[in-house]
Amino acid sequence: MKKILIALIVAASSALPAAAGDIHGKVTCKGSSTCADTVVYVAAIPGKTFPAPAAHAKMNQLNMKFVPRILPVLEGTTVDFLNSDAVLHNVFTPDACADKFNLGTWPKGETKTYTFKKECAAALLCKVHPEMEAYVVAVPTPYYAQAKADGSYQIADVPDGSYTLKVWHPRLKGKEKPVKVAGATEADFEIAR
Ligand SMILES: [Cu+2]
Repeated sequence: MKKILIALIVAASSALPAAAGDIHGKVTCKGSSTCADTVVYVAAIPGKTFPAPAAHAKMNQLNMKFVPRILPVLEGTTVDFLNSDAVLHNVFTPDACADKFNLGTWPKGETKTYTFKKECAAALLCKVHPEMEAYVVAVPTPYYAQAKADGSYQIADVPDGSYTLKVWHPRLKGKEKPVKVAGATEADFEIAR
């Protein structure tokens, strides 16, 4: 009888969709007028790996700027670097976690690609225009969000469980934080130089 009951409970619970909730909160950025460069992400989901997305992410070079300035992606994502300017840029990164790639120069309307194979906050620079700067932030899970200027952020549909939540900013640093997701969960950060 007990065995039948357990079997019934297991069958019933596996038929239910896994519970999930959002992680939201506010990042306080000390020493910066905006928090818009901040990325918050779940460091790992135990026992789960995430296949590289088929869709490419896009980093444009437009009017002598990288657009967007911050591009968070899942590890394994290929980024298309489009040149929309009539001038030649020369995109490179000094960061070893992105192989210190140097994409060279290419004409307007064309694209070069790079695949971010591992966790990496890669600075993008241009050898021709030193004022150009952007970041591709490759993270290990699809549960990430870029904060708004006021520091608020929201990561949707995180499976229930206990995780480490990390915060990244190009100049400010903050401590990672344990979170227990059970429905909607709040986590605030303070980051500073
Ligand atoms: Cu340039």
